[in-house]
Amino acid sequence: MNQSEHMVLLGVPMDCGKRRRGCLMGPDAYRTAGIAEAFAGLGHSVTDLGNLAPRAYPQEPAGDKIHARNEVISWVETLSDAAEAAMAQGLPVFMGGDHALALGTVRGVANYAKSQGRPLYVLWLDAHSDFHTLDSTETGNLHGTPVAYVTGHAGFDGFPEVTAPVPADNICMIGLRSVDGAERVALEASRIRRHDMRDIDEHGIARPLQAFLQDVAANNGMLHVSLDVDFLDPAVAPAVGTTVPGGATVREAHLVCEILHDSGLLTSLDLVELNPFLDERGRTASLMVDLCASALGRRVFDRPTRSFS
Ligand code: 6HN
Ligand code: MN
Ligand code: MN
Ligand code: MN
Repeated sequence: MNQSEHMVLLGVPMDCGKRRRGCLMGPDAYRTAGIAEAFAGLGHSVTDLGNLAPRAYPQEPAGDKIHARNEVISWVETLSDAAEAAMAQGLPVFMGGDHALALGTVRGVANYAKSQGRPLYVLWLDAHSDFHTLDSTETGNLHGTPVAYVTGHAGFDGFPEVTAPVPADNICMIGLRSVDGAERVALEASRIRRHDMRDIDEHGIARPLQAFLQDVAANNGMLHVSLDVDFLDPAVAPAVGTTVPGGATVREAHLVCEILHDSGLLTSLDLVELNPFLDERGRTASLMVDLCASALGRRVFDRPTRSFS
């Protein structure tokens, strides 16, 4: 199966979801690593919409525990509208930027899915669960909060209302190995599917993914994938500020992307947390682009078509 897609690239130089800087260079690193050429080489058409920018926002209140709250809120509004519009054009790839961008992209994609009368599913590939609320966050860094926001948790005062919350049942996290205490309590009380690295070590990465994709297909869902660089082991992907040892191998990550392609279910993609300032000769950016290529059909040999419904 090799369906041809219209790929819509959006640069999101968002760097305010945490304190360590550098993710603003992410979009240009993906371009330099040849993301558009990789998609085109697979037979897809590509439009690069350039970089987005937040609208004007009020000055941050002094002493706020939440870092860059107003700037993030402004980005969420911009991103949500851009994501919803891009969904109508093709398959958007949000080139971050830090993971706070997912507050906006997932909100917008969820609004679009709702307008189509289809459920949205979210695959979260990350070392972290990013399930803090503004109350529970210890660091005040909003890149640790998108999953709580898009599932409609309370405590996001001042943020745009989540008009199409993603049901916990529709979320699957793979790669977890750094979950804070409050996140763990909240996750255990939720129906979010969660697979830590031990799960993957014991059972492999394909099985939980395939089970999730079966559900997406059975319900005619749309599928948003949020790929955090730190899903990967830092030995192969050093360009991220929140490295956690013991991550996915190059082959595990490719297998996830290859299975995603086979499923034909992917409808939007975040690439987040790449910090080119921390990279080694562009290797992390290049690996991320290679993974994108796998997700959009690059392969060595064809496989018999596999049905996910
Ligand atoms: N990410 N749990 C930590 C925090 O600051 O709340 C780390 C968050 C990491 C965020 O993976 O995008
Ligand atoms: Mn993350
Ligand atoms: Mn992470
Ligand atoms: Mn934390």
